[in-house]
Amino acid sequence: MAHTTSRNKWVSLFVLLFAHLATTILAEDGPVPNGNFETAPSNGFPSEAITDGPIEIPSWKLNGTVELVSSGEKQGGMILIVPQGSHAVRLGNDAEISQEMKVEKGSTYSVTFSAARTCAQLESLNVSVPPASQNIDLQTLYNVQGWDPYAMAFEAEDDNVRLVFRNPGMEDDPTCGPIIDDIAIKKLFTPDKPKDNAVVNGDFEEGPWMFKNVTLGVLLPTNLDEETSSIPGWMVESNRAVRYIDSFHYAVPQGKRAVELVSGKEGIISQNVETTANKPYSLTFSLGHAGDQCKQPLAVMAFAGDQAQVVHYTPNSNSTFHSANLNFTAKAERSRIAFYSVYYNTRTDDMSSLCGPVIDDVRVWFSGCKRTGFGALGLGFGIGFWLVVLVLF
Ligand SMILES: [Ca+2]
Repeated sequence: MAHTTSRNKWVSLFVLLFAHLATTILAEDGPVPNGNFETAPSNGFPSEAITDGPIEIPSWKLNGTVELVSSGEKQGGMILIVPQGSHAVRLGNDAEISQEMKVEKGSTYSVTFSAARTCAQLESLNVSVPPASQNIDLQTLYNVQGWDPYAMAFEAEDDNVRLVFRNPGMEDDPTCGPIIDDIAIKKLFTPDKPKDNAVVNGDFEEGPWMFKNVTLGVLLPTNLDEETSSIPGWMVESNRAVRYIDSFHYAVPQGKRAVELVSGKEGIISQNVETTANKPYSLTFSLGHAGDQCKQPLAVMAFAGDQAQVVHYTPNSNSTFHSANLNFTAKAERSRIAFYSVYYNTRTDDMSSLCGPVIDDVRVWFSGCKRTGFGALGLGFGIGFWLVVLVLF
């Protein structure tokens, strides 16, 4: 027994050493140091501390009225929301927390974090990695639990950057202000464009960090810059967010990730794909149900070039999705494809969490050359090969 204990000690020491090296060398994909605010300050968590000392949060630099809140803590008769674990941080008027991190200059990163609003006011949160900065609107409640994970992307302009969360609000009640938790970072890469598909990241497999134990997906707010997007290649060109979902908690048509259009006509996802003018193309995609008790009917408005079409999701007992297509003739070197949900759907179990149709496996291909012809040719080769095999053996 003693032997095992001493070995465990060495293992923990090594784990600690490597964790330390990892954080000082380069930000790794995953939670940032004390990104869940569960590391106790030297004088203990405020809820357990006897004296009211100045607040300190390990790994973070604070400015203004920053509080560590504990789950179960009440304020004005309302229980404060702590997204995960026992602790989270709340930012008062104009308050901020920040952390320095080492990244790779020129690379694009996505920051995932959970946020909740505390008062029913116009709350927002500013997330920045100077000079990149984005205001995240927390006004819309996307789900009944009162908090949601969000993601924003930035391009590192230096090897050393500062990640800042600031409450830009100036509320009458200084104790109002967003609660933040579960902060993680992920270096993004842009997948190669497949030969027969003009859509980049059309299967949505590359995207922001997702916590395995978080069941709410990740909201992708407005992002008009296709160069720095949490889902490379795509833009969210609307006021409201779309939800990035994973196959651990949702029905996903293809692979492990997809997008659920949760904001009706106000949640638009788009991409400008490379085309050749005056050539015929076909847009195909999977349209599905996320398996999240979303009330049907579900339908998307699909755009491709100058074409637009409503596609209804047809429930089928064998599958959670089906494919759809839309033909168009390109008018230029770039053609816009876009999707939004035709309806404003909510879940049947709580009647208020937002949900909607799922899209995945988006392809745009040149339909002038007979694709089916190639398919038949391939099939012919296949049959020929097996005939040879049969004859030989
Ligand atoms: Ca996928």
